[in-house]
Amino acid sequence: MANNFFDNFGQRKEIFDGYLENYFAQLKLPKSEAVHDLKKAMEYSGLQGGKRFRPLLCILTCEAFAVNPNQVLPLAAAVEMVHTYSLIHDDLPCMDNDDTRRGNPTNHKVFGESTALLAGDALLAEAFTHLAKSYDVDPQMGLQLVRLLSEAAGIIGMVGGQAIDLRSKKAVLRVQDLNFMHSMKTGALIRVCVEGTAVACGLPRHKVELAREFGAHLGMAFQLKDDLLDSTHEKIEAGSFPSVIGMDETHEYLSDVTDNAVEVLAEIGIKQGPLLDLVKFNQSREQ
Ligand code: GRG
Repeated sequence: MANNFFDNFGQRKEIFDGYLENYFAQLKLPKSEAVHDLKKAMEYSGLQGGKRFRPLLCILTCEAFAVNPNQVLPLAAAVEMVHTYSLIHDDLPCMDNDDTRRGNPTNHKVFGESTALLAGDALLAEAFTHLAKSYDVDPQMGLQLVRLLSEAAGIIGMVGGQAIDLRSKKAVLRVQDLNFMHSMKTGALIRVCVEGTAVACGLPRHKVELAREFGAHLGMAFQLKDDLLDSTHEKIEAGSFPSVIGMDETHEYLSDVTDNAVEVLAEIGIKQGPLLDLVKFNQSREQ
């Protein structure tokens, strides 16, 4: 398998990127220079594009359930908007104070701190506007998706996980502390891609629950791989899994968690295809 993340999954990234570009192009805004400048800041991070792991996960899950991927593009876009907001805010001086992201200057370095803060806020709100509008033909489905994504993004999900991370004392972390924190900080948003897609595809409740379980394993596998990419045997990142259990053990842990994800996927009835490839590819990705 090619190691450029996108090469393995065909045109799906282009389809998603086109969808998001169109979303920004269609956004109806009041005649205000300030508002249009804010939109530029939203687009700067939203369209700069990372791996698009979460949208790809939504699309591949949808395909695995034999549903047209158009059904899940609004959810994929909403999750990516939440992800983008979290990166903009995470880079701010009051958080990680980073100058670059994805090889480019961070949002606040280009647009200033207050505009970057507002761009993140606006992306978060737009995520829910877009969900509500896109699924309004089935209000019950729309409401469930709004609830799932808001929980995954909020105090019992990503933001709560970030709060735990900020308080954590890196020197005394245990593996269960890292599991707990990452299941919220990174895991919840990845989990909701799968669980939300199951809901958007109209799957029965027991399959939605299995999808949630699969998504939780995959979220942890994603974080473990991220930690492995950030460390080498010579230089291990503080507060990462390798710093707590060691590099080799983190590889083993990743392998176990990946096996768990594959097992749950098989329970859902998915034993081959691009979604399974994505789960396996995570172990060898280089970005
Ligand atoms: C709301 C301030 C705030 C923070 C929330 C998720 C998060 C907490 C902060 C983002 C920073 C970070 C490094 C989180 C760990 C999760 C993670 C691995 C993010 C990077 O995701 P990728 O690799 O990024 O999918 P790309 O650039 O590919 O989109």
